[in-house]
Amino acid sequence: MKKARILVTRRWPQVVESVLAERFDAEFNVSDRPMDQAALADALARYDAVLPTVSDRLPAALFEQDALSVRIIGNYGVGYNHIDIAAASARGIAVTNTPGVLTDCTADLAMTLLLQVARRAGEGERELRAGGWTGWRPTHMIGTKVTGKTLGIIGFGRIGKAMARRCHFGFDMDVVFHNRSRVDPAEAARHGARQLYTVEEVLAASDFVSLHCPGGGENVGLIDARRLQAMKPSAFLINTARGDVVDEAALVRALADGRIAGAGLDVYAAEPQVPEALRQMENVVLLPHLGSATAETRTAMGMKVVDNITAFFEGRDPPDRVA
Ligand code: 8YV
Repeated sequence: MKKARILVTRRWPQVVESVLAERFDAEFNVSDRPMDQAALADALARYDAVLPTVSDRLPAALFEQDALSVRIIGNYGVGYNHIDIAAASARGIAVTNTPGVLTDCTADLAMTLLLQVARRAGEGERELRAGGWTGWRPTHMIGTKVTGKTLGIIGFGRIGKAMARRCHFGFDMDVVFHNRSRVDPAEAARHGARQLYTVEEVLAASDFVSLHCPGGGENVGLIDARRLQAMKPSAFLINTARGDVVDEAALVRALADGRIAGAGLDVYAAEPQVPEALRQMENVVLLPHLGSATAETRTAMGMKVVDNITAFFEGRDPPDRVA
């Protein structure tokens, strides 16, 4: 049987690329640079499957061209707000993602940001590396205690729950959350958390707010100036979800005015651009979208895509179909 023609838009872990090359007529974007809209449009018209990442934008316009050959888009990642799912579905194109395998590592990274920003770890390391450490003193680089504080989670999916468990069972924190749908209180308690009705209630109660909802759609600008104002002035915002969930300009203003204490960010509205103002702030920890960046997780994500497109081309329903 003729092998399906697939395009992989970035370099993936070698072990996964080998499996793809064996099973499919696979082409890899060897330059490993983000593909522009013209190249992606061309790919949708030439391959049976395109395997994009968060660095590839697939808006409706790309699915509106006449001659589409693509039958499945196997997204390398759990978030898929960079793909216009409705437009893909309208053309009968399947879309899959990689849920489950990056839960722990993304929650670990949210925890890293939380600890780092509270304990001023980035700031301390910068000072030491720059040769500015003059020795121990009782008032040097005083941070915020994490243990026993209140964590507010926005979005109680897999990653939100994993974050709740880390904070409640590991750091004795009181964990509250907002979720669009009601979560059974017993299920919430299993993860060491309890649900509050509104986003505002969560923001007002929390010493740390960690975002774990999807990006795009109605979540764009969810954390805006008004909601930043609802946070305690001593509270920190952690974002490992999507940059567009936060109004970045409003966040810069809130930080500059001391309306919140700091932020730990792994995602940005227009990656890889990061507002210069944020880069200048000592009370902000900035990471370059590393949520899932471990060898184990990146390989597992790739193998999930392999499973999804293999199922599809064998005529079975892909296990992680989102459209
Ligand atoms: C991925 C992520 O690395 O899976 C996601 O949604 O945000 C990241 O952890 C990225 O999306 C790869 O495409």
